[in-house]
Amino acid sequence: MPTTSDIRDLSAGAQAAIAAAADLRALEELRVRYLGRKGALTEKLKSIGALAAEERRAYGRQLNQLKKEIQRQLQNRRAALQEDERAAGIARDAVDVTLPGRGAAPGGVHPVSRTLARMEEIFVRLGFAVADGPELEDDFHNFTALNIPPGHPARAMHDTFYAHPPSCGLLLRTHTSPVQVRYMQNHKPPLRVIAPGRVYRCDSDLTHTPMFHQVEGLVVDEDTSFADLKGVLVHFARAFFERDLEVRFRPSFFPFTEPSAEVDISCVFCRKGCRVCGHSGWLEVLGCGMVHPAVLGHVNIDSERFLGYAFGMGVERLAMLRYGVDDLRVFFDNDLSFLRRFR
Ligand code: 2NM
Repeated sequence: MPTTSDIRDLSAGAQAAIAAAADLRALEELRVRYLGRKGALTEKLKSIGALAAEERRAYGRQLNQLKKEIQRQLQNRRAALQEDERAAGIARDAVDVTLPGRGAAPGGVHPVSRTLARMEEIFVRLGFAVADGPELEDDFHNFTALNIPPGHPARAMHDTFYAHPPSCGLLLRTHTSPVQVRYMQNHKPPLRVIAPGRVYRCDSDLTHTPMFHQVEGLVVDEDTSFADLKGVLVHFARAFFERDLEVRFRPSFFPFTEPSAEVDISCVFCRKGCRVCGHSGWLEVLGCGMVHPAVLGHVNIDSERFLGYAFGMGVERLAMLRYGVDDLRVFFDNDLSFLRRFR
């Protein structure tokens, strides 16, 4: 026969177990153990039917009280565990808004692009238009119109990449002069234009890459001269290097200009001889000349009435001199530690 001390033991056991339940699953197991269909308390409630009426009432009241008490404890513990779980979840997902940011890792403009922009700016201020054209060219615009007819030895100098099949007649432009040719075909003189862009030559060693950049310039007018050409190039050289350097013109040869000259600037690294200028004090930076009358003839410009001057320079070469870089290949390596210097 059940006793009051049985109930006290059951109560104490349940209370301790509920308080010790580590999580909601353990708590649910306890609910089943005490209040489930075969639970300890349920079994006791079933057994009271066998008691005498007197005892049944007193004992039944105590058991029902205990049942309510266990239900209340389960309810409280469940609420506490749910709150613990919620708090743990928040702690687990917490974002520390006081941590420093990771940074946006901004990119930068490539030194070749910066040099191109700088060159364009100088010529635009002098009144030059900026033109572009196809990199895949035909033989006429890249060679023939420039007074380099088929079989001319100057074609060999250009190390041309030809497109396949050869019968398509297309090639990667070896200079940006074809842009000037197209410009002359589509505009009436007077004209002042530069053609910046990529050019391609089948050549690759320490000082040559198969793709590089050029800026070529062209002026066609009724009364322009080699003196104008000199004035423009001296101004360009001094503006580009931001110093009052010397410029000298040496006679040279290009099929598309006559007379032609190579232009040197006084060395930007030394006063009288260093390794960069080969101990001469001079750096070769560009080629130029008066446009050959045959070139004007190919684009139907009257060479009796108009004359022109033209020049061409390598962008990587100027970028190397301006940034003090002694290896052409750094512009194409995509080495971030080098490129980061230009952010
Ligand atoms: C150079 C040197 C000399 C040049 C000539 C022309 C054109 F299309 F007008 F004939 N454009 N660029 C030229 C002249 C380019 O580069 C070293």
